[in-house]
Amino acid sequence: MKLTYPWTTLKQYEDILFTFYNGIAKISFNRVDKHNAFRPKTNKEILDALEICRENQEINAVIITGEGKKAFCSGGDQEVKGSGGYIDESGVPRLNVLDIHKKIRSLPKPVIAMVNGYAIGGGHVLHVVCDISVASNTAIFGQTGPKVGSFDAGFGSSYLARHVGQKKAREIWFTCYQYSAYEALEIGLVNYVFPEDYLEKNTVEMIQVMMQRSPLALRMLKRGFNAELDGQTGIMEMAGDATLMYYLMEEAQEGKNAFLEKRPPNFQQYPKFP
Ligand code: 2NE
Repeated sequence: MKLTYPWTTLKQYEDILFTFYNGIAKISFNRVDKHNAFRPKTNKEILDALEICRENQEINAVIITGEGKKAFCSGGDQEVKGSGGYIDESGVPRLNVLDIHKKIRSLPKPVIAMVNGYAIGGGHVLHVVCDISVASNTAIFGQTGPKVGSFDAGFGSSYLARHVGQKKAREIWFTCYQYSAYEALEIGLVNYVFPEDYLEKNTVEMIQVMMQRSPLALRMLKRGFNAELDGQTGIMEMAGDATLMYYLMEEAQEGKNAFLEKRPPNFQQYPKFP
């Protein structure tokens, strides 16, 4: 029997569930009849939920998963794929899943992919961009892009290669093979494999350990891990947090106070660390 927790709804959506338990937000794809394939509306809802995760002080970490037993996410909904992208309600072609990739990397809190079945195509890329991936023993991983007329040459390939190495990443994309949870574990694609019924329990327990650590330390570590791959954008995110920390110091307050009090600032009173 699947062990779960008393999650409460944070906000109602059509394509996803957005729930909360004990400091953790859970975003679940909820298009079970399509193996949790996403359409532009799904991605819009996830972007909205992730913004709430960023703003809400009670949320320490985020789980991304899929409803049902079959799939985490099977990528873009092929039924709405048109010319130029996935067609939204107003007829505009979009690839707004890429905005989710950016938002997951930018979110200053840990994001954990809890893979409970197929993580395929764009669904596979989604777990790749999360900070940590845990899988049930029934999970299956793989890309399908070159089989169905698509590819992700962004984080979906470059960040994948950071996890599993260049040769394996190229194999994953060029062949579109599918990999079991244990194969994924062996090649460094996931952090842990848990029995299906214990997936949520063990994931939450792992997050509870992270929640005992310093949130600011985790935030800075995430920035550092990202900066190396993200270039100027990564440095900007890290620099933004360095500024945040500077603003928390008396030395920064002295500059502002001196300006408001119309006096020269006295920065000499602060230590110059070696
Ligand atoms: C996931 C997989 C391998 C599972 O196979 P199976 O045999 O277990 O299930 P089945 O029967 O294929 O799927 C169950 C139902 O879900 C729908 C199917 O059409 C089927 O519907 P019914 O026939 O029961 O009505 N379904 C599954 N995936 C869907 C999808 N992506 N879109 C719409 N309906 C879907 C097998 O289902 C599979 O291979 N699925 C397709 C995976 C795929 O190719 N995804 C798109 C990759 S491209 C992408 O995601 C992407 C990108 O590369 C770059 C940027 C953005 C997106």
